[in-house]
Amino acid sequence: MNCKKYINLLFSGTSNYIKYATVTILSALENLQENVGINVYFLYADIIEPIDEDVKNAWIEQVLYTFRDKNVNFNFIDVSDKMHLVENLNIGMWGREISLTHYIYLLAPLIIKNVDKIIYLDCDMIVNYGLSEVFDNDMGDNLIALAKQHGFELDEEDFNSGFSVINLKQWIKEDTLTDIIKFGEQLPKSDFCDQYLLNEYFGKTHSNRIMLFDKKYNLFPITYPELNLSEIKILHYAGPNIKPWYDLDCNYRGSFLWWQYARETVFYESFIADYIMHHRLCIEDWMSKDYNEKIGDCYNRINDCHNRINDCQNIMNVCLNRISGCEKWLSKCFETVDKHYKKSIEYIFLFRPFEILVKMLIIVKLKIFEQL
Ligand SMILES: [Mn+2]
Repeated sequence: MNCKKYINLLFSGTSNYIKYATVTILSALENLQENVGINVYFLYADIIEPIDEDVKNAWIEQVLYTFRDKNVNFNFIDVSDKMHLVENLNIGMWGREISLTHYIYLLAPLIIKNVDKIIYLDCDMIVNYGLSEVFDNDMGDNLIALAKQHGFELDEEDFNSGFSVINLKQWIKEDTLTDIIKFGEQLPKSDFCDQYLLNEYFGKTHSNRIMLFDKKYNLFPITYPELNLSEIKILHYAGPNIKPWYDLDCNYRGSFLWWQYARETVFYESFIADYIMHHRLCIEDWMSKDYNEKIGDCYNRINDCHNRINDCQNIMNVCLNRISGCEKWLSKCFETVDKHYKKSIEYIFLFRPFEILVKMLIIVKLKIFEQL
């Protein structure tokens, strides 16, 4: 149980995310060299809904049991009493509570005093390589190391906040947290909460204080089919609708890896129960509230088709009008031609009867000769 070396991992969220973090931790551990251990810091604040102390303690006990004979030390820290520090930061479309949970990990320098450096990971990640490689990087006095967004919907020039190495020692020395919070309170609204804050603060005003990781350190596997899964160092299931725990059929590329690790934790049955509950709720949602919405949606689409058909009819009418316009114009042309023709015949008969007579005689003569 005693390793020469330990790396520090930071996770955060509401306490029910402990279950998901367990899967990420297991993936990180199984890819580490044997003599490297992990110190986990899980910071939580149950600000969305209260979670029963007994339930929470049961989760913690199960995590400890999962890793009982592994080189992992756990620190579960309730930071609810520090959440007022971030309450004036940007609130996204998720609403106040969910938005604020995005900032929990930034409180680490206030709480974790005895470590120099820590790797922050989202709870929707699978680590696919030995993390000590990034942990051993000398950060100098850089404040943070980040990877750019790859395969996500946002601008690929932005950083993704799901994975970072935070130079805690430097943050504490410079009181970076106070500075970031002050900076963040002045920012306009964005749904990307902490990620927007990191991009504005580190990407724009402190770009000389960051280190950059290769895209393979934080990648959404579906959008990079050319990369072999084993080449992706951290698989990140970012976004609300593609979580592997909602993908029991493993349709999303790499989901099976998540389930493979999930199966090794004590939460496996709980994940399946959550999956069933989630889909039942989706179906119920569809049957009740969403049903009317969907009918409305169909109605709108039908209306849309009607409008398009109307548009086509209007275009056809315009064409028909043009065609009938052409017809009128053509018949006028014919009339004019007719008139001129008649006129020219009349003219010939009226004014040049002798010539006509001679021509007719010639034709008759020729015909007679033909007969002979
Ligand atoms: Mn994420």
